[in-house]
Amino acid sequence: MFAAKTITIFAAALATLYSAVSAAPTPTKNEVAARQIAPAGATHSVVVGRGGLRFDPDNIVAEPGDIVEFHFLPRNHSVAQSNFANPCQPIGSTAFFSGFVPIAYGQAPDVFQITVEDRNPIWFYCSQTTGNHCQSGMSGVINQNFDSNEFTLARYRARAAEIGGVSTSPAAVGGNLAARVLPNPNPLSGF
Ligand SMILES: *[C@@H]1O[C@H](CO)[C@@H](O)[C@H](O)[C@H]1NC(C)=O
Ligand SMILES: [Cu+2]
Repeated sequence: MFAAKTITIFAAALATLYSAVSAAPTPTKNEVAARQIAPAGATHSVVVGRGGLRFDPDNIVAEPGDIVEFHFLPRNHSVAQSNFANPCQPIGSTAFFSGFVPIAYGQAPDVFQITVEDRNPIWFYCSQTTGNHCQSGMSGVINQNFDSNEFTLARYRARAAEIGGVSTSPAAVGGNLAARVLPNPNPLSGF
């Protein structure tokens, strides 16, 4: 009798303990708000004009919220947004654009940043027409679809060369993806 009662009490205590452990805590208002704040994204540096008419790196994988920051080397490059279908041409009237960044040596005093919003591919090119940089292969992509053999950076470049003609620059500096020009955080770093 005594033993059975003890077991019953023990089982009840266990049940209480179990429900206390397994029940999901009810979030307070502050906890809910905190979870909705996106974590600070990583910054991916891209060097414009390192190793000739190219972006280095030119194929970037970035998470939504990440920043892609372009650093400019000599002599006179830009970053402009296109799509896959029309290489070396701006994607509509809101294409992002750094403007031309002429510099004789070292790194330009300003950088150009965009913020990645989702995992869709973002295509970009240098719109310098003197020397046809884009037609010569100066282009890059963020979040290329690696499941596709068609929408590759290699094919973008091949099509840019094949279509030829002259690049167009977007009308204004700034544009999509919160594009902005900022002081170079580390202009003396040796790229
Ligand atoms: C840089 O290139 C742009 C576009 O071709 C041109 O308008 C500008 O004059 C160039 N700047 C310098 C300093 O060469
Ligand atoms: Cu260029």
